[in-house]
Amino acid sequence: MNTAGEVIKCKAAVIWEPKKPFSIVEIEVAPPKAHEVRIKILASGICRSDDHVLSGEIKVTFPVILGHEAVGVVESVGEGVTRVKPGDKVIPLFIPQCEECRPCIHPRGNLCKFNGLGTFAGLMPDGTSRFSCKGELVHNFISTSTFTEYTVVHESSVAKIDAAAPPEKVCLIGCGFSTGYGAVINSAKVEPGSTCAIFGLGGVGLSAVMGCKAAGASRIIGVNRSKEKFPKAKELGATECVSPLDFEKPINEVLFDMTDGAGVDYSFEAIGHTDTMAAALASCNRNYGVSVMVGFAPALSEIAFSPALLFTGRTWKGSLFGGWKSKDAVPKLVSEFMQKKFTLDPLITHTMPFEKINEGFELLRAGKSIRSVLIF
Ligand code: CND
Ligand code: ZN
Repeated sequence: MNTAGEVIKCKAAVIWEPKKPFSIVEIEVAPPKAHEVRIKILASGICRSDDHVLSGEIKVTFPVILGHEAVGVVESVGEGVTRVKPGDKVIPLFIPQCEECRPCIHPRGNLCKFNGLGTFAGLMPDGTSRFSCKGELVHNFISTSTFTEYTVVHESSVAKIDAAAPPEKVCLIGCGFSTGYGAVINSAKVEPGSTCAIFGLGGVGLSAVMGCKAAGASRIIGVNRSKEKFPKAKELGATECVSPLDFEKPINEVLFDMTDGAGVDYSFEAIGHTDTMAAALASCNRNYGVSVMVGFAPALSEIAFSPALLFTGRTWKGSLFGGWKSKDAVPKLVSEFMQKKFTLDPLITHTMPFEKINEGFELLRAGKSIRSVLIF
């Protein structure tokens, strides 16, 4: 059935207020306007960032449709869209790439000015929404919204991928894998022989472990509170794993002890807590150590730290979507996956029908899953 130009009625998981479960309801999805693309979602992973909205740590405007790690098929396109056409397999991009703004043009930039991360306004670039439920406007989430059978994104927020790529796997390239792996390869530029520590061994942290291994790091130390993630971290390349709960002294001192007083060359925080961000910084070498903040800290949180931590030469930086220029990198990462240059299977612990979305989030909160993938 050709639905181009029509309003589509479909199922979506809507959040009406924080700390409440998803309700699967019928929504209306308006046709794409100029330079927009309507996508039928095939598979969507569950990332901790979505849960940060539910917990109230990321502040957005409600009601909202979350989800930002997905694969879909283009259903129709608005006027002027040239890069994708109906039937193309695509990954929505939570950081767009308009190719014209300063960060898009800058060789080291990737935070396109059309990103929705600063304001979380949840609207299309023209200030309106394509989603509604019983006449009420429903917001989008960071230019994507993938916990719905159909979504609409701006053409700068979509990348065409290999038609043969398995949606239930390569959806992780839309966030978790690319974020962790790229933090190591692009943002830190880890060299062979380095010693690295990764704080947080969820989907993002384990992808950073994979990045460290690919970069030739000789020691890869996983730091996670619960030990359940240690076997998987070791399978993916961690040489040692430690839990802060096993020590009386702060974990940064433990890491200094483990490295003969040198500290690690590179540390990565993939949890989203200010105390672990500060601990990750303090864990790296006083002089040439580099610490990369990957986790999302709660809205309005602040970190107090001694200037001496940086004065001696350390570098502290953040990394969004692994520093990749999204539209350029995503198709290439999918091709590399298809060429078996890396695997995603160990990160996917659960797949389930979209309707079981609340169960998927329960597994994440209980620390039982790495990535759950919802199938539509
Ligand atoms: P997930 O919850 O799966 O992993 C976090 C891990 O940290 C779990 O294994 C926990 O057991 C562990 N943990 C929790 N508290 C502590 C602690 N105090 N000390 C040690 N370990 C602890 O999350 P995820 O991997 O999906 O995401 C990780 C973070 O990355 C999260 O904050 C998410 O919002 C963020 C993120 C950032 C970006 C980006 O572009 N920078 C993109 N996606 C997600
Ligand atoms: Zn994410």
